[in-house]
Amino acid sequence: MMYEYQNIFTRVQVHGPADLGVPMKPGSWPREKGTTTNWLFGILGDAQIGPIYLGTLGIASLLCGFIAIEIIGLNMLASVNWNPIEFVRQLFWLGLEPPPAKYGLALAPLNDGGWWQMAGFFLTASILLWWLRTYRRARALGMGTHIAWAFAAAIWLYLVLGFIRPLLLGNFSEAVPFGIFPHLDWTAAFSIRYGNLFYNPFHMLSIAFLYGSALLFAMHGATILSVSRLGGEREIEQIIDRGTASERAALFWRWTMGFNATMESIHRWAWWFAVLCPLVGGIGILLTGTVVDNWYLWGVKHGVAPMYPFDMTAPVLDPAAAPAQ
Ligand code: 07D
Ligand code: 07D
Repeated sequence: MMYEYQNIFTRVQVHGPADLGVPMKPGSWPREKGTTTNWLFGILGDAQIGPIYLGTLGIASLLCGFIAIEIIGLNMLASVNWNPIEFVRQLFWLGLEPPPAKYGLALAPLNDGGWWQMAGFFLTASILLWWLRTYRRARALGMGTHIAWAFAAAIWLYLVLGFIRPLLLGNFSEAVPFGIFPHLDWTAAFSIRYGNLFYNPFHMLSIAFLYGSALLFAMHGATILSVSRLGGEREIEQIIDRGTASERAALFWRWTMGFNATMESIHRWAWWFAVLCPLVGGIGILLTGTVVDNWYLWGVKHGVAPMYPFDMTAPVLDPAAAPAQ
């Protein structure tokens, strides 16, 4: 039936013997054998769970991540007098703040930013160890390291926000607090403090790559699903056979916009758009407060923004007395 193929999830699950993967090079941990299958996972992706490769880096990363979340969570719990109900009720509003400005880059007392520094250290260690894991596991499988470098772009923005920029400004108080809403408040305050981030051209670029990533993802996902009734997702056959689903998909885009990506280039487009979003974003944040103090005034200077008429001597108009529109 045709409608069977208008899908957003996988309807057919075919199970074979567990796939343990290619043989491993020396130096890797012996692979765990434990695998199982799960029908719900099968709807979203591969039904096979495992084998999971933990390894030294994986364990070290999880341990550091656990310590970071423990420090953040216990500080949040302490801030509501160790009351578990208030902890759950106020969770989104709770936070762990970086040290106040007076400590500069020094180690702060634990209850005055020191816990933030310690949590930041362990979170960063955890993220960097996980990065190494993505690099090493890709190498062990003879893959390229594209995933690791895409992840590195996100880590770049994270490091700029919480470490590199505070380092350049000589103050950890510049960094982002831990917490769901506190980190949003920080983001809004940052924009206002530096004269409206909208006028930062790197913020503009970052947004273009963010929106562009969503558009490309939608176009690619929709294209492949729309030819899945012709086997369009089976990449090998699609590359070597003529008259395939992928040829039709390519022609669709030539028909509608005169140009099409290829089976390979669409993934390069996706990679670059995703990577450039936090990469240019990090540049924009790094320039803020170091090179540029006020993005609105920067915009005025460079002809991006109009100078609003600031006339402090003009009489304040009473809106109620203004003529009706
Ligand atoms: C869907 C992959 C899964 C990841 C998820 C996030 C944590 C945090 C920790 C309570 C797309 C896991 C969340 C581990 C729990 C504690 C201490 C990825 C997917 C589901 N933000 N931000 C969110 C982070 C910054 C901003 C949500 C992290 C900057 C705005 C989540 C970082 C600025 C909005 C979150 C980080 C900023 C959010 C959903 C690090 C500028 C939202 C994220 C490490 C870039 C949105 C309540 C998501 C929201 C949101 C996590 C940094 C702005 C809590 C880990 C400082 C404006 N951010 N963020 O789905 O709903 O990502 O907030 O740098 O509106 Mg943020
Ligand atoms: C945060 C990279 C770090 C994440 C890592 C992952 C874990 C574990 C756990 C999976 C997201 C860590 C993982 C801890 C996960 C599990 C279980 C990537 C991160 C390493 N903005 N804005 C951006 C828009 C405004 C502001 C980027 C739009 C206002 C600040 C993005 C609008 C003000 C910053 C963007 C808008 C403001 C940004 C983020 C609209 C607030 C940044 C890109 C329509 C009043 C950041 C240059 C990204 C940046 C950033 C979008 C408005 C402030 C494109 C659409 C004017 C301070 N904004 N923004 O990839 O790079 O983030 O700016 O209004 O720092 Mg903005």
